Amino acid sequence: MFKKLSLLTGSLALAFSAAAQAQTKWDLPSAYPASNFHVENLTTFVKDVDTLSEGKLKITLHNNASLYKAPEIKRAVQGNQAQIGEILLTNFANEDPIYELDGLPFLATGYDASFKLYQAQKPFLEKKLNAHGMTLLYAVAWPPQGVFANKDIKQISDMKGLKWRAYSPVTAKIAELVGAQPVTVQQAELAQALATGVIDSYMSSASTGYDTKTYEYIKKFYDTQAWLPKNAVIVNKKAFEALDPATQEALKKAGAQAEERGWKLSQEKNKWYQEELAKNGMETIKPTVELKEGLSVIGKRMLDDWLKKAGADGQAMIDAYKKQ
Ligand code: PCA
Repeated sequence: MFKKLSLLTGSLALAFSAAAQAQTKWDLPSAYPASNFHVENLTTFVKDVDTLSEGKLKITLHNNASLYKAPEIKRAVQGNQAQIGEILLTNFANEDPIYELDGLPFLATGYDASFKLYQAQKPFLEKKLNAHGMTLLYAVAWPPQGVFANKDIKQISDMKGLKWRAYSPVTAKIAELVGAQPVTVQQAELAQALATGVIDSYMSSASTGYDTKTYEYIKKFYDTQAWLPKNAVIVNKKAFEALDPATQEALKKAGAQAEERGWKLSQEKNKWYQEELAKNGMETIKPTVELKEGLSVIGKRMLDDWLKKAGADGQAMIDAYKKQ
């Protein structure tokens, strides 16, 4: 009896150690806080991967730039310090024009147009990431971008002299073109930049206004709906290839589900974020025709510059977008 029991314990221990060996652990850095819909979506994604892979792939989510700062995440995934990570594509506009496309003002406004732009951009994005040892798992749009400022803004000349927080090369360029002073600050440091008066305005979504409690400092949101930048979840190729085929499939499936859920969540929660801003004393203002026109002229100019930089691939993406 005693012997039987110890034999049983022995085989159990063996089974456990086999399971432990078969289990892979990945780190997933994100630059946004728990209240953010991208992070809510990632939280569900991580659980789905666990279930679909039958516990073989365990992903630890590190939110709010706690593991890497926003601009460092792509390199961390490329170097396999993090096996999977979430990046804001337009953050990397200076590396390659492909990353800039969904950050351009008034090229694609609204969720439908933005999803079409994504379809046109996707094959090129996949190719570019692949060439650098990464793969694209999924991408989800932020809500439409508007202007947070206390000043009355009726036309772009009213933006002159603003201390403007930029989150990407494109948002810094917009500041230059309207005569504002750009300071690059990532979302994780935005609340502090507002509190210390380093900045007094910025362009982003209601979602970021809510996450950073911008309403404590800024009382107006000009709802220009200028563009919808995307976050992408990318994976180190070698780490992916090291998974067994069933786990690879589980990851891809969870990614596809996260993409679908994320686009819906972005849209649904945008309404909620705007209500929360209003509850906290922020006024949402419809932009004047002059302001919209001024920003579209800037958008047109930036698209022309982009097409020059992006060459034949760029033209192919714009053509594919317009054909849909
Ligand atoms: N929020 C992010 C990027 C786009 C957005 O809506 C930010 O402001 O950093």
